[in-house]
Amino acid sequence: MKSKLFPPIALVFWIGATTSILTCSSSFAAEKRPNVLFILCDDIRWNAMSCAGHPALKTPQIDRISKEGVRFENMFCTTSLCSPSRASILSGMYAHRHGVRDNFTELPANLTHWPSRLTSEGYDTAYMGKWHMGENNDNPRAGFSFFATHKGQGKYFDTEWNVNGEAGKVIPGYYTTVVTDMALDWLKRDHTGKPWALCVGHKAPHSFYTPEEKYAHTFDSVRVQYPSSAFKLDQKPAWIKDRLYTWHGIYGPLFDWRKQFPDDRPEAVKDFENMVHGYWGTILSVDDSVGRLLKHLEDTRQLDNTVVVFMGDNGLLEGEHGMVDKRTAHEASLRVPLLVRYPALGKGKVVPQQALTVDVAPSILDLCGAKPIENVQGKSWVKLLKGGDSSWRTSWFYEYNYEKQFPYTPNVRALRTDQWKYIRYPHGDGSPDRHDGELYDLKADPDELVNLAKAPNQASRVTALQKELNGLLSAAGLAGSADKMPIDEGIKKELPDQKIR
Ligand SMILES: [Ca+2]
Repeated sequence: MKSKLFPPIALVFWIGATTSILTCSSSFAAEKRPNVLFILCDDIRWNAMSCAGHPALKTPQIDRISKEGVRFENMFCTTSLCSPSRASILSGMYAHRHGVRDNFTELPANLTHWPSRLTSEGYDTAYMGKWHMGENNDNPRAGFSFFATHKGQGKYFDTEWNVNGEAGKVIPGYYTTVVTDMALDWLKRDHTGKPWALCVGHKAPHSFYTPEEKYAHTFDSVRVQYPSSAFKLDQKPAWIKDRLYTWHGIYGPLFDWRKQFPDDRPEAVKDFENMVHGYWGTILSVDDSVGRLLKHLEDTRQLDNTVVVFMGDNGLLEGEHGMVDKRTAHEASLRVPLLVRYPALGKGKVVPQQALTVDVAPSILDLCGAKPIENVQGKSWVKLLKGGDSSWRTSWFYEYNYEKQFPYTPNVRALRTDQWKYIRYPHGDGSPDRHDGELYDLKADPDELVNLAKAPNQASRVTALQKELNGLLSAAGLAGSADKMPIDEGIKKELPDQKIR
């Protein structure tokens, strides 16, 4: 009996399988445009997650995205400042091109960004959380079908929201939890058969760091020191020493974690430790949030058809070179995490190539089969991930413009190659540079301890890197005086205005 029955059953299975494969492949493009879950953390360091080797922070949910997806280990922002970088992530353009060059400028309403492109191509799109392009505007922005944000930075507790045009809504509770609840509510809506794209903009872990009560003491037993680079400033340009005692230096007020300042006594490192503990604590709540969102996608069988992106908007200095905050072209300020989970891109892969914030928009649109944005300066990494891309960049430039409101960082133009970093500090009016430059061999000196800019045996390298930097600036339309920036008025001790801290 068995030998008579076996062939017909096998044939039935084979025919069935073939039919379903044919059905899937013929309708794949039309039916299966992926959803997008885009999680943007504010000021998260590239290594502030256990999948990047952090010794104290345990982030199992964030790690899951990496384990089941792709982690970019050399991912950078092109301007290390909230608003310009957020605009770059959305538009695929540098700050000089999209026009958001400081923290007080609106994203131009007529600028196409990746969510607005997806909206126009039939996606249901939502943004909820910190937007922070236009300090005092919490109104819904163009290009989304649902939009919820607040003015400025928002608060860790009891933020006043504008939910889809309904302003003045104080939602009690911890920001990270509130924005996650809001995201889950929106995900559970009827998207009328459309693919969806949801952007969750976390406030965390931005200063002033206030963890949830349950995480307020998680790191009490972990000792934190100033990094060794904070004490190796002799070869560095003088402005870096000047910064030590300012709002953005390790001897300054540390976002209220130090009450008496400046304080350069060794024992005052305890204030720094408390600040770092607070910062880490806020990330544990983000990890919980990621877990809730992933679980929802899994429970509703949407996970494998969703491009899950987890990233930061800019890096953060945690004492490196005696600095806190960001803006400079040093590694901790430039580097951001980028994790992407989407089965077609691979599983457990670590990407060594240099990727940039401006690559995010072209990549997401590529994955969704949407029309690219014109004038983007980034490049989709989909080809790179799927089979390699021999034309991938080996160098790029960084730009930051001096801010009168935060006079602790000069104008910066820098070049980063796979091995070298060269940093210049233009005066702003075309006259010779305001400060000495910096040159680092990132392979031999990843912590940027030894500034080689004035080393006699590196003179020809400096010339070559300067030429390469000028070439990249020219290609971006920034040759000579076309590269507009304010006059660098120097590093100042004054504290920033209370309203914009
Ligand atoms: Ca930020």
